[in-house]
Amino acid sequence: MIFHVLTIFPEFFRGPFEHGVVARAVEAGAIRIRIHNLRDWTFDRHKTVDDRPFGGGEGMLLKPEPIFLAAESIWPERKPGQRAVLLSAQGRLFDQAGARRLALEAELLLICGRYEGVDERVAGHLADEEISIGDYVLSGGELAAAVVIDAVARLLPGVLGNVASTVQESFSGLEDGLPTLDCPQYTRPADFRGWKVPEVLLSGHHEQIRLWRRQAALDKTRRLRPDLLAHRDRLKPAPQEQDLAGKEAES
Ligand code: 4FV
Repeated sequence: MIFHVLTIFPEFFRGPFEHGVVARAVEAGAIRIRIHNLRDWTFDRHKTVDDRPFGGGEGMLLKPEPIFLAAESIWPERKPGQRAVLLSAQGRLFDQAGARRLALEAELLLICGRYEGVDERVAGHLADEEISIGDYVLSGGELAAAVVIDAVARLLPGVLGNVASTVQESFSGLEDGLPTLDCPQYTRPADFRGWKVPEVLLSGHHEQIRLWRRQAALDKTRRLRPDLLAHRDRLKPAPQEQDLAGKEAES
């Protein structure tokens, strides 16, 4: 996968990709990260990338021309598997399913907003989709682009040592595909300041461990992210009906 990033702060990306999984993926050639400076597609003395919003209002917006020219220079003619993503606070909320979907592409162009935002014609006529990493306002799309690159890269073949670890993790879904938080995890010492690791995890009894982890994942999800379970709970027949169903089954 090739990640193209379009930004007015190319140096911003010096740090995040020089460590850990993403850095190793780049070294291994499993991914390429190409940072493009938006100002390279401006032709006035001040390399202007922004302008005032029509209709008045605070702040400045990124102009459409440099962004369109940059995209058309990076991808002279669009090919399948090339997906342009605008990172913005108005975007669809990014999640693990979104990361899995983007991981199927060959190339991503991540367009980073700055100032008050980006001329709407970018979202309307250039970007294939608009993504937000969360319901809060950032000073720029660069951090969001870095989040998307990290979340997508680690799903790609040859990036994580053992793909298995992406199978059993938060939002990877229990057997019934239900996205839950990952179960609580523990490592040595088994007794830390009197706080003991749950006995079952020391039992070596794999089936009991699997059941404990499933229940613990559900409990933690219900406590911290009931929204993730809302869908399932809506599907489940109401308790009294269940009992009924149960009774019928028993009888
Ligand atoms: C954002 C987000 C975000 C909005 C104005 C940058 C800022 C400025 N991007 N997820 N939340 N972007 O707040 O992706 O252009």
